[in-house]
Amino acid sequence: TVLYLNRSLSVIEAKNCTLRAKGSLKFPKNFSFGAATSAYQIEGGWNADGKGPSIWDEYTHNDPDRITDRSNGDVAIDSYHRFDLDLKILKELKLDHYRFSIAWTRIFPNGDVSSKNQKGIDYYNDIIDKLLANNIEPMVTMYHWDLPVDIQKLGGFTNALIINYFTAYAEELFKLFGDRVKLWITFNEPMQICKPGYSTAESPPNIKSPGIGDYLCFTNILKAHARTYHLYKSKYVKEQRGRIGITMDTFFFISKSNDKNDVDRGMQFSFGIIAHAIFSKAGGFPKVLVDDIGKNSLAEGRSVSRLPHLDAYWKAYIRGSFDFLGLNYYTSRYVERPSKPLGENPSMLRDYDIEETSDPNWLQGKSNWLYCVPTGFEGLLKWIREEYDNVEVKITENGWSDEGDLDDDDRVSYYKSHLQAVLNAIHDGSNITSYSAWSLFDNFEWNRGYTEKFGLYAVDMKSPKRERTAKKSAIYYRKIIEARTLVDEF
Ligand code: GBH
Repeated sequence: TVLYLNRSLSVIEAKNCTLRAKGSLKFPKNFSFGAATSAYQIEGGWNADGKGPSIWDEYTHNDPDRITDRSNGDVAIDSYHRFDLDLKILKELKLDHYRFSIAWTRIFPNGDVSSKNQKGIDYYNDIIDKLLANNIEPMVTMYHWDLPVDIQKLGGFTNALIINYFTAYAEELFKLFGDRVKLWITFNEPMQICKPGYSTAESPPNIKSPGIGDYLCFTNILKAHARTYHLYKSKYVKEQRGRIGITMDTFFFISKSNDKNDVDRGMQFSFGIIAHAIFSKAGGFPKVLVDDIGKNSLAEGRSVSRLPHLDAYWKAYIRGSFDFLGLNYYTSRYVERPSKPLGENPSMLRDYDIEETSDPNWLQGKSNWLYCVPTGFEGLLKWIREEYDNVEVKITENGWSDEGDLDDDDRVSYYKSHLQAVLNAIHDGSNITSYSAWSLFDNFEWNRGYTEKFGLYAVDMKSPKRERTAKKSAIYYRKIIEARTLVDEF
């Protein structure tokens, strides 16, 4: 339902969440506006119609105390049974595209092709067909953190077998949906797969292997991504004519002492660890990582680096394996070199050797890590433009958390200032072709359960029907999409 229908509204800008325009407020002609979700966060139907268990099903069931409100995604906002409601909303927002993810465990319940499940396939066929019938382009993420439990039993992303299993899953998606899906994203946020999953044990599979498991995970993701890319290019693109990329998240970094080296170090360790191998001219892991992790490894008495070696074959194979760069940006930090070593030994944090801090003047969201820093977004887009030869960027997530009020003025300010950052970067020459708001709905916010709301739409979690209601930010976003301009009145 749309509230506000007969009211005219205006942007009430929050202090410290604004950005000055550098040029025109108009978005480029073919710029695509969308909104994003992910399977585990919205679908529910956790064991419906033959779906297999993922590491998030297992974790929330076995360890409910680790979720702030002891909730899980068993029912979530029930999109598995209510896509027709979602479709209405996608239409009413006038979105150009919808970014959603496919649950591996619906297609292959145990992760392997032998377990193929037609009902899970039907669910996504229905979504894709209905989107296309309404002129909404599907943008599909293949993997948004819900690994089949049986694959984790073999070590998940620390076992190189994942390269074969992921590629087989991806190939099935090309075969099933590639006639209609033209925008593919292999992985959502390798950093958030590898760090909480295999380094700090904050999220499933909760492996604590700092400075070792994390680097194995990054390496295997890079290889699985590149395999999938090359498979698509050699076997499918000629007929299907789609495009394929990977989505990475990062904070941007600001140096109080204006030291560009600190900013670069922050960026290479947080973003370059994946992006450099794929998007840079040189390929491979960033030099600063190879050097420093190698040096630390030697000092620990090892003969080889904890950072796996990418040989000439893999370097060349991974480099250039993209049609676009998917970027999730939320917030920024100050960076400086610490006065004493950080983290345990060994660990990614110890290797990183950067202290991140925030600014008490930044407007803060409900999430303890989230501040409104639109200048950081503009700075990040510039850094990417310069570092990766003005690669085509698709913003695949950007958004704000709060308590869930329908009059979400801070979220309106956040979207306004961050879309301004996009316009400023385009003005300065960035090749940005699309923007997805995170998120279409309030949903299961991982370890925070349903306590932090990122949605343009609220969801009534007490009602079995899970009714959705437009917030002020939804109306604002719709107005921007209609006008193709950053507006103040709507
Ligand atoms: C996105 O990740 C996810 O893709 C999406 O599923 C999620 O709902 C959305 O963010 C909102 O969280 O607590 O200081 O250790 C964004 C990357 C990763 C940023 C975890 C915040 C926590 C940092 N996020 N990180 S901290």
